[in-house]
Amino acid sequence: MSTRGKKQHLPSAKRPDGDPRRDGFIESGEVLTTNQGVAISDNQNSLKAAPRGPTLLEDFILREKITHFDHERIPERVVHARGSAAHGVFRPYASMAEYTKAGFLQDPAIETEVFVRFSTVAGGAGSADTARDVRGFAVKFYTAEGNFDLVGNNIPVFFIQDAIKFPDLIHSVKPEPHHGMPQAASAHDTFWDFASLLPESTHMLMWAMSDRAIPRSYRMMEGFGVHSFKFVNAEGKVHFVKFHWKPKLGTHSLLWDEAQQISGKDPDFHRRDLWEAIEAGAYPEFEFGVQLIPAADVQGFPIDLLDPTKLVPEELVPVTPIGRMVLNRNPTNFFAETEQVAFHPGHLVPGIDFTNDPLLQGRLHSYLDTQLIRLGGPNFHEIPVNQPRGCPFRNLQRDGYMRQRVDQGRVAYEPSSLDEGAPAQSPAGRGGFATFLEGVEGEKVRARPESFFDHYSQAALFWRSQSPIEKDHIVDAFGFELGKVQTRHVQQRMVENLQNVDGTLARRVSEQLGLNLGEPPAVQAKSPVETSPALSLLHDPVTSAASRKVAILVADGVDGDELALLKTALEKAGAVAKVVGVRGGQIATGNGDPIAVDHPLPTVASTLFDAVAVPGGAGHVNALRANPRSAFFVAESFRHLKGIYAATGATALLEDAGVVHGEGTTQDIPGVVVPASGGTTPKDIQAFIEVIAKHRAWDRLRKQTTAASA
Ligand code: HDE
Repeated sequence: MSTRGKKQHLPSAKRPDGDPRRDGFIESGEVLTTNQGVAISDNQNSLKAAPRGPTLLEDFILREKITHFDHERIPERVVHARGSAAHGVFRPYASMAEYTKAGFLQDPAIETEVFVRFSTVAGGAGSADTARDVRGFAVKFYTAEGNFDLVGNNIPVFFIQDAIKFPDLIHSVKPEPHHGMPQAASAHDTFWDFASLLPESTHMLMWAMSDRAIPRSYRMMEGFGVHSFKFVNAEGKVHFVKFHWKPKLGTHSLLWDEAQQISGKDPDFHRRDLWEAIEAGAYPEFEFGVQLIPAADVQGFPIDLLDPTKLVPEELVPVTPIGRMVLNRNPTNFFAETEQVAFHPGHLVPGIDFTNDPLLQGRLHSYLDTQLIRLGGPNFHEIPVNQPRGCPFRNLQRDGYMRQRVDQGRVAYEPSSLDEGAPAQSPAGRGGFATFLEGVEGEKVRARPESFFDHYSQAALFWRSQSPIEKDHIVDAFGFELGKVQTRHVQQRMVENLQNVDGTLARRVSEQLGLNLGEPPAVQAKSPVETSPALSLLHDPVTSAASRKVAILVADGVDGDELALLKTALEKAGAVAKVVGVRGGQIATGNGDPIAVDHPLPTVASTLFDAVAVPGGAGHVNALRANPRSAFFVAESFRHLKGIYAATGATALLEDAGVVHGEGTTQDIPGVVVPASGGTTPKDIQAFIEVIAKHRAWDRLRKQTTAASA
């Protein structure tokens, strides 16, 4: 704001009026100024007619400050309002020249800067991160040929097939207009009323009720372009392409109970996770992949590639990895970057083109239109985060609100003979975006192709491809969401709709809701593959302890050696070990050495960690046992199938938590690691790290279920 202010050192810390309280102020060496650059000599008091008198209208400093404040908020995004972002880089593995002429995909030596914004869809800007919702996954590539925005989601299909239904969809999921509830939730009557009347939403609903809609982290979810796009190479050859992002850390989710608790314990859970990982140098990585279908094969392809409620199973067309994105820098200023970034699926570069997916076509209008209102006019491309980088930029667009650029000369039109340097269109054959030539013929109609009316074959494929645990979660999610619906006929209609997906699914949901169902309909459309293992999160999970958060519970008297051993080994495995103390400040080990506490126990919860460890030390274990929060922490971790480590001397806490019942019962509980005898050894910690790497001890659930049903 003031470089000029830098030079203006205040001679004394004393206030001009001699107020002694000023002595405690920090003098930074920089002087505050107004927006006009006038130095401010008092930023504590407004101008008054005497200390007890009225404030004077003349106070231009006060009025400028308050007026700016009054206008600090811009309209939030109508959808995807809640988001978090990061800067990074992308590099292709090899040249993709065979398929596309897009410059940023030609050469592995070319690194392209990116800005990525992850988001939820339904909630407002201040809503909790862990709502059950689709996640936005929007990437801006600052390529040397201009910006390419891939504005995708973490689910590969969408609720609707035609853009004309989007306002209805969003109105149904947003808080109900009469009372403004519920925030960031689809579990209410209007959403399910709409969804149950729109069979095309069924496939997406299956995904939204699955664990995909409650990711553990933005760093651990897939991304999809959803629509089919086109790759066009230099010879004009076309492939239809589906875009994929695969996270290096694998795809992992929260449990629904956890997600709901985190909404209160840390509404910024995903934002914090992304920020902290990048600050710690654990840069999130995603592999960019494509499914390619030659244009000539599209006609006879068993799936309609223009239908955004359909995916292409990876077993039918494998995903070819083509590059890697690393997110390596946090935004400097949330508003300037994360809030003001403007994505648009219409920001394309030569070599990539649209298809006639009617949802995609409708989006092409919406994003430019929304930025005009949201960012206050047509010059939002001048905001630094939106500016193209590393490519020539010049055009004849002029003026408008908040124009920053000072355009030169008298020529703002083309063609012109008055300014030889004025920009002209790119000559044929010298690059430039050229829409792929495609014949279009037909009557103007408001209609959909016949194939769009298959609403269930892929919803059923998704269901069939899930593991038993994931199926349970889907049933419970439908049970929860529809259980919140108060209109009985809406519940009934939705569950009858699910009968078209799978009879067992519908029956199990109906049992939770206390509904009676008739026989399921017999006819079901066939999918070209019977199951698609790639659709299951638990099919072939990536296991890694990297960046997993482990709480080490400590009180005075903790065994310092054991604590150090645990911390070092966990950190060596890439995990984040945090000392959670019964109080803040410092804890003394058994030897009297001070240990810094990262989090006092009352400020955190087990739901904010992936695992918990309790070192030994008699005094410390007794102190933990005396604090009911400790046993609760362990019990909740256990219930959420998290890894638990307890040193030999700490197993009494496991008993308090109800994890074990008596000596000797600890060894065969999945995910619970207790040394066989004596002190903690590196082997024990290794066993604990392996548990953490698996994300959750699902076997514990099976064991509990078997025990309960025995
Ligand atoms: Fe969006 N969507 N959308 N959407 N969308 C917006 O643009 C819209 C759709 C997606 O982090 C808005 O700048 C329509 C599908 C993401 O800034 C708005 C239709 C997919 C983001 C808009 C769709 C998306 C948005 C709101 C149906 C996945 C956040 C603010 C025709 C492929 C980008 C804004 C960010 C944002 C409209 C459907 C993804 C209003 C009309 C399908 C990730 O323009």
